[in-house]
Amino acid sequence: MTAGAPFDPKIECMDPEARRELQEQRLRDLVDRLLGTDNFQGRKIREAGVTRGTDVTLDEIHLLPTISKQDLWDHYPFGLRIAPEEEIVCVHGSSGTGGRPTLIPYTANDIEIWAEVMARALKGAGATTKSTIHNAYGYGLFTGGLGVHHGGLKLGATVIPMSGGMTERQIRLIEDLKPDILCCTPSYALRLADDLQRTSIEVGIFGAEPWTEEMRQEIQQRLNIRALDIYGLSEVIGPGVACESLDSEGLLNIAEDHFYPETDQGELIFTTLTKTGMPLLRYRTGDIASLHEPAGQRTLKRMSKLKGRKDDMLIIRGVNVFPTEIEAVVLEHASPHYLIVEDRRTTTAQLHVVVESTQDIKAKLGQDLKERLGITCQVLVLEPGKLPRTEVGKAQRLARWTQGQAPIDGLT
Ligand code: DLL
Repeated sequence: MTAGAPFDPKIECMDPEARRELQEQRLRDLVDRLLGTDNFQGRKIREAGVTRGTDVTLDEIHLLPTISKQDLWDHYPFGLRIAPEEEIVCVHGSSGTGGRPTLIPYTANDIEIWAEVMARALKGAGATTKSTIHNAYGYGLFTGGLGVHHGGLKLGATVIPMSGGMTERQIRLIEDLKPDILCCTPSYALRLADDLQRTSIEVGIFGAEPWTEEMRQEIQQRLNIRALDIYGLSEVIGPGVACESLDSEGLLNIAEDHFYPETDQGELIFTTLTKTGMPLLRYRTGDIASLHEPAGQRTLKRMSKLKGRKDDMLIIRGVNVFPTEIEAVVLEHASPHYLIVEDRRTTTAQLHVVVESTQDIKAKLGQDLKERLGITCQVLVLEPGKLPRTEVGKAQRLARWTQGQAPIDGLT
């Protein structure tokens, strides 16, 4: 069997025409299900003139209304649920930007879909029934831990449910249990690399936060593994919406039989074709990426690594800057522990880039940043170990400074 083979070849390698028919049928069924409620989404599509599922086609999906995070907040906690309460088996979500939680109710059907797409992700990364998966994504409301867990069980591998934090204990178990697969955030993989030498780990499945190709190289070298990207969001299902496989050439295979993708000015939009708890029609993710045609054994559309988030884009003196562009330059000079500070204490915004190095890289890094971004950044070089590390949850790489004390000592 080829490494990174499909988990479900019938679906993952399906004839694209046949898949499109399946998607359209599922879309129509979803529209009927939404119209069958007096829920916000049902009302919106009725207002758009849709009276039944057969009124809509995939070709014209872009004419249907979209739904956003704001709508989820407006109907917090479960106003967008369409399944009866007794069919809900669990709730996940994220604390989200701005501290407002988003909660997603799942039915048993939704958990089954999630397990399946995660089993595809794991198998595509080379995991087998003999694999041991060290799962250091957080268990809880956050979807990372339990998403990998469900997928690992579905695949029939052995899951070590470590969750995040307690790094010493993680290192110990990696040495003792010899996992071949590591699942965690890319920043935590680097934290582990600080204390791990050669290990049994062959492949890492990293996501939940932005990371660049440069970061991938760094992780691959330091841990001597293949590092694959996995993407997802709780609103849509959790991890497993799209994931790289060993052979997907740096692009992420989208589970498009369940999550129909579109882009609008670079922003990813997903329709959950099969979910029953809280399905979403044309959910605006805020994430920026591009869609690509299939290649290789799978016939699924693919997406690029995330380029950033719509709300992450910094506008500094009229220039648009994505934090991932800064990361790419930083990694050419310094370690991946860095902090970007958006300084808005005065009307002329400034960017500070704080890095760790033992060398005098200030001038060269400043010059390269200027070349790549087109703006001057203030560079602060600290001794290694001075920037805070993230042990649990997502790395915080961007701080806003509007008044008072600097977010990190040494900035002026
Ligand atoms: O982060 C789900 C997940 C868990 C994905 C584990 C991958 C691995 P949320 O907490 O709802 O869900 O956050 C979703 O995180 O809209 C993106 O902005 C960001 N994100 C997720 N995966 C990636 C990735 C999970 N591979 C939000 N690269 C999404 C960059 C990512 N950003």
